[in-house]
Amino acid sequence: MRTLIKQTVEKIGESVVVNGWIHARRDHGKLIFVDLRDRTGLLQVVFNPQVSQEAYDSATQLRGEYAVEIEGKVNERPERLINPKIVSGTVELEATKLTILAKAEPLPFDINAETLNLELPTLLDHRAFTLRNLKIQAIFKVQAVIIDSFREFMKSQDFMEFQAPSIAPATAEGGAEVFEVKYFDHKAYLTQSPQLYKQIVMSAFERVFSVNKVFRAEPSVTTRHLTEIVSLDAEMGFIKSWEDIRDMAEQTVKYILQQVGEKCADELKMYNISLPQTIEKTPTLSLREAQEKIFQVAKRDCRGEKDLNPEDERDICAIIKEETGSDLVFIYGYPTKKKPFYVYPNPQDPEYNEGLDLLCRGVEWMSGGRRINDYQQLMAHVEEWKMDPKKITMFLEAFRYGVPPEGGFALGAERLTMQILELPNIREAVLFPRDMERIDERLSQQSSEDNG
Ligand code: AMO
Repeated sequence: MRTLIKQTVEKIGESVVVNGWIHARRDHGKLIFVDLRDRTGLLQVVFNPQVSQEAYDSATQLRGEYAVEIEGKVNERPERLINPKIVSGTVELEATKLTILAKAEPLPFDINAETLNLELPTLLDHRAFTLRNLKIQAIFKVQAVIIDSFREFMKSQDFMEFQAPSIAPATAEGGAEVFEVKYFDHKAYLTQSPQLYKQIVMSAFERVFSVNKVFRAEPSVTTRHLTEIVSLDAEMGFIKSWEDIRDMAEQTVKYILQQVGEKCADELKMYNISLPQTIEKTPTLSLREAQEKIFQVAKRDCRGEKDLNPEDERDICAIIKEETGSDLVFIYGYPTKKKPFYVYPNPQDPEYNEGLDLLCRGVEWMSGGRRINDYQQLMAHVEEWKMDPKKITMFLEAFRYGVPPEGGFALGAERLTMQILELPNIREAVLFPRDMERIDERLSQQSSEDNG
C-alpha cells in the first residue's frame, strides 16, 4: 500500500512504498541521493549499494521528473541532519527497490532550481512543465482556498449556489468588451458577468451565489486584465440599503483572508509576504471624497473625473493605509451614467449611484452595490441606456412580479490571488491565462505560422 510522503514521519523503522517524481538527484561517491516529490511534499531517499545493489543500479538511470515507485525503510535522521524546510525533514528513506513508472525527456530547464526566475512568456509557454515547481503550485493552492472560502462563507450566510449560463443573447455590462459567438444562425455573446441571471434567480431564492467563468474582450494588455475570469458573484434581496451589500462583501473578504492565513501558511511563507491588513470597520469613501483626499494629500487633481484611474486607485489605497492601517477601502457613489443600467441611482442625488467598489493595495477586487428593483424605473433606464428590451425579456419579467430592494457584488478570483501573493502580473495567477495575445500558445506566433 502507498504511503504519502508526509506520512513517512510516523513510520520510523517501517518498510514503506512511496510514489512520486524525481525532484533532484545528487551522487555522493558510493551513495545516490534523491529528493522525491509527491502531492504532500518532499522526501530524501538514499540508494546504498550495500543495502540493495539492484536498486542502486536502477537509480543511476534516474533523471529529473521520472515518475517512480520506491520501497524502502524509514530511518530517523540524526539531529544535525534534520531539514526543517521539508515535510519529512526528520526522516530519510533507505531504498530497497526502485520501479520506474514513467521516464521523462531531458528537461528544458531546471524547474526546481532554488533561484528559478523565469520570464513570464517562458513560464506560460511551458505551463504544463512549470506547474511541477512547488512555488508555482502554491499559487493554485491559495486560489483553491480563496474559492472554497467564498463558497463556505456564502453558504454560512444562507446563500444558495446556482449555475449561470455562459452564452447569452445580450450583454449585461454594456461596452464593447464582449465576445460575440456564432450561435447556429444567430448572434450570441459570452457572458461578461452572470449579473442579469443572478438577479433573476435572487428574485425567487432571495440569497444566491455563483462561481462562474466570465469573458471580457479586453482589447488592452495590462498586468491586471484577462479575457477569461473566475467571477465570485453574490446577490441578496430584502436589503435596507447599499450598506448591507458593503457589509456582506466586507465579511466575505475578511473570511477569505482569514482562511488563507490559516490554511496556506506554508504557501505564504514561500512568497515571503504578509496578508493584506484589515481593521474592524473597513473605511468607506464616496468617489468625490476619495478624489478630494487625493487632491489634498497626493496633490493630484482628479476631482470631477468619472472614475478612479489606476494611479488614483494606488494613491487612495496608500493614503487610507497610512491613515488607518487598512489595506482595504470601499469607494461608492459613481456617476450614474457611467455605470450599467441596473445600478440604483441615489434618490437624494440621482446623478450619482449606489454602486460600490472594493480596492486593495491599489487594485479593484470587487464591484457591486444596490440595484434598481422597481420595474418602471428599470424600464426608464433600459430606454435611456438604449438597451433592446426584447433581448432581456426574461430579466425584465422578474421585475414585473415583486422584486424587493436588492443588491450584490462580484469578486475576481485571479485579482485576489495576484494581490494576496503580491504577484507582479495577473497571468501568474491563472493556470491557463487568456488574453489578447495568448490562448495557451502565443497567438502572434500561431498566426505567423498559420499564414506562413
Ligand atoms: P466588474 O465588471 O467590476 O463588475 O467585475 C467584477 C470583478 O471582476 C474582476 N474583473 C477582472 N479581473 C481580471 N480581468 C478582467 N478583465 C476583469 N474584469 C473584472 C475584478 C472586478 O472587481 N456585474 C458586476 C458585479 C456586480 O455588480 O455584482 C461586474 O461584473 O475583480
